[in-house]
Amino acid sequence: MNLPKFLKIQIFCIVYILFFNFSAYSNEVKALKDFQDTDDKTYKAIQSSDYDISAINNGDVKLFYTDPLSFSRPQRNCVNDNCSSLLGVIKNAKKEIKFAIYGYSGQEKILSALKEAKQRGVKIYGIIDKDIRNYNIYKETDILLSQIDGIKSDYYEDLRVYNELQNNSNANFDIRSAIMHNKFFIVDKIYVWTGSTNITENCMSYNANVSALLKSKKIAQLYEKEFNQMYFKNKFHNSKSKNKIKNRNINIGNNTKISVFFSPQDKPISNELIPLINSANTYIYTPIFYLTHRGVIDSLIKAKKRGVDIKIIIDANSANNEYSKHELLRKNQIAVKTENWGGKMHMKSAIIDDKYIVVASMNWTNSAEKTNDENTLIIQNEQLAQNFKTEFLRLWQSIPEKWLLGDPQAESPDSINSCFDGVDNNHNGYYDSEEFYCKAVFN
Ligand SMILES: [Ca+2]
Ligand SMILES: [Ca+2]
Repeated sequence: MNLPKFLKIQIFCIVYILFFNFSAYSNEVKALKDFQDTDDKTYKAIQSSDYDISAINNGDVKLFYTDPLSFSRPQRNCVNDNCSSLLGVIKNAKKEIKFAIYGYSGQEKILSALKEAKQRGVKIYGIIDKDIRNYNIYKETDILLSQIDGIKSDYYEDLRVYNELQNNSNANFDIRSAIMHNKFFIVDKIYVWTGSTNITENCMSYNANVSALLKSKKIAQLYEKEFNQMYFKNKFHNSKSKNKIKNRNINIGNNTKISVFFSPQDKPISNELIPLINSANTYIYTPIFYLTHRGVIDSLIKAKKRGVDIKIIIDANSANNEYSKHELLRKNQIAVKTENWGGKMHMKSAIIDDKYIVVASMNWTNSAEKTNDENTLIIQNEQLAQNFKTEFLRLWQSIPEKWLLGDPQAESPDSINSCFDGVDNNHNGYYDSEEFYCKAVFN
């Protein structure tokens, strides 16, 4: 075709633009399709086989993780050993299950296993959190309450404290400030399953979490004392009495020592965590949801000054909270990465010197230390510490270097999958395409 040169160039440009626009569009469609396919494929690949509880011997401690990089949205099925280990102990229960959990959401397999246990004659006692309006944070907790009877909460205690404060003309009471924040199960007075994992689809499959499953009558006994005063005596928060434990370092066998602490009565941050940080020689690696406790911050800065290698992964939402103290750590040359996943960094842990690990429900905050019902394990076992270190460093590597200096917005293109995961990652009431920070992705 004999066209003028300028027209040829114009046609070429139009074709070029059309082609690339289409190709960009089809790449986007493909990416979205891959994203859905990946979930489907992963989903199909998951063996729903239960964790083999019979492989756990007396004195054993196993750690289970939820990997925030496995799925592009929360899964309601039981998709990893963190969930199936709990499912395993429930299915294996012969006489009794006692659990204290923050709430329940989207874990039908766990719920069915509890119902089946009840049907075969296992006694079930449960505790959940309620605020002074008698609400639980997860709306599906009502499903648990309607299907398993005899579940109690801290509602009456919270109301009592609230009324007391009102009478003292002290209206400064946050309705959500006293929480029953445990996530533990005691089965047949010998197994304890505990840690940072809530019984929700987010915590079980999407948020970084760690749980410990241990087989020890001594440890189970300590948890049971704590459970019983909440369940049978209706004592929660600051009305609980201190469990007198003579020997805090319980040798449970297999080269493992464990100490157990309950909040608020044991004050584990001041009495245990800070001294542990102060004793560190080589490294402190910390994956943490909330870190606002001033005493912990000071002890971390001191550790850094004496040459301890410190790495901290903090949750993006909590980093964007005005009370977060991570910038102060950064100013003191401590390496803090803010995670950029869709899920949260929900662990509340520390790995110290290939020697100690902390597995807990307790965030490093004042309310976790002073008000909430929480439990904390300090485990001494070299192998477990090394394994946890490997898991921590894998997560550390997954976060780009730039998030050593700034904080990704939890629901935005900064945080992988967060604009497509069906989760209100930054808790502002807006999901995915509705979310202001995700608008650029959808326009
Ligand atoms: Ca989202
Ligand atoms: Ca949102």
